[in-house]
Amino acid sequence: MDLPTIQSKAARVGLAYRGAFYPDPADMVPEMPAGRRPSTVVLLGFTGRVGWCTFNDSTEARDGCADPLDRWSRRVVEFLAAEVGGTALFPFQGPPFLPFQQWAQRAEPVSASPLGILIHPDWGLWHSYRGALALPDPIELPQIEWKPSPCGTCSERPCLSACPVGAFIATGYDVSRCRDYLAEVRLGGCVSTGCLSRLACPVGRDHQYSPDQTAFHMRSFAVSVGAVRD
Ligand code: B12
Ligand code: SF4
Ligand code: SF4
Repeated sequence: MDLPTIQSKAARVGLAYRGAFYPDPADMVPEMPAGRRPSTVVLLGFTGRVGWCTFNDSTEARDGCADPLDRWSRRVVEFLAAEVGGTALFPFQGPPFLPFQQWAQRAEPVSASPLGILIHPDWGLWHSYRGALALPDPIELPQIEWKPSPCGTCSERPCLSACPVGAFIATGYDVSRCRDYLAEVRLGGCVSTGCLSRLACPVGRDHQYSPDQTAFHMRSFAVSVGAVRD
């Protein structure tokens, strides 16, 4: 199956094409059934608000059970994998987690931001990965248009100063400082506004998440780090 067909099948289930690459052993892509090595990996996810409504209208988003977005991702990416004759891989599979951020940097012009998450020249910090398709055969891929990281020319770095508790320290992201603050403000503070550091970035502002999308992600993040209870 060719890439345009995979892209249109993915779009139909609400997933954006997030680039693709030919893996080598350093990429640590799991083997396919029968010990076969995948030849192509296609990444899928959300860019800005694209796809959010499809998830939000799904059964998983409304059934009140845990991990709705991961369960939705599993269902739609496994469906696609069966259609294209590949294997589904997930960013939430683990630990150990699959190196999706490393793969993303092989697949499209994203680079590490000072916050740890990847920045895209157009989408800014407003994008994520929901799964990948490992394919047994090499398919034709377009030339990647590499672009420099927007962080390289951002001298003010407002993302670093916007955090109310200075969670971005010299050694990286101090998760416990962020978690303690979120636990203290409970459903207020960043849990209701969104991460102030992420919001301070000037790149891709038009693609910032919608209020319900922000609320969903911040709440699940606060639950995952133990700042609030589900
Ligand atoms: C564990 C994890 C976390 C942990 C710890 C992160 C850490 N300190 O390493 C916690 C819970 C803190 C976390 C937080 C968040 N995460 Co997180 N996280 C992951 C997860 C599941 C595994 C990362 C990992 O260990 N990979 C294994 C190593 C071997 O893979 P790697 O690609 O080589 O490693 C890269 C990362 O570790 C990265 N990295 C290094 N330091 C940090 C720090 C942070 C905060 C992050 C996010 C990444 C990061 O750099 C490495 C080289 O590229 C990934 C999904 C995935 N499978 O990648 C999501 C992932 C990285 N997270 C993501 C997001 C969006 C977030 C949050 C914004 C919350 C949210 N869901 O909205 C916050 C960030 C908070 C903030 N204020 O900025 C996205 C990032 C998308 C992007 N644009 O890059 C991912 C890819 C999930 C997804 N489905 O898209 N996360
Ligand atoms: S504010 Fe500047 S340094 Fe921070 S993520 Fe955005 S572009 Fe990069
Ligand atoms: S969520 Fe709030 S406290 Fe946590 S890193 Fe972002 S700005 Fe800082």
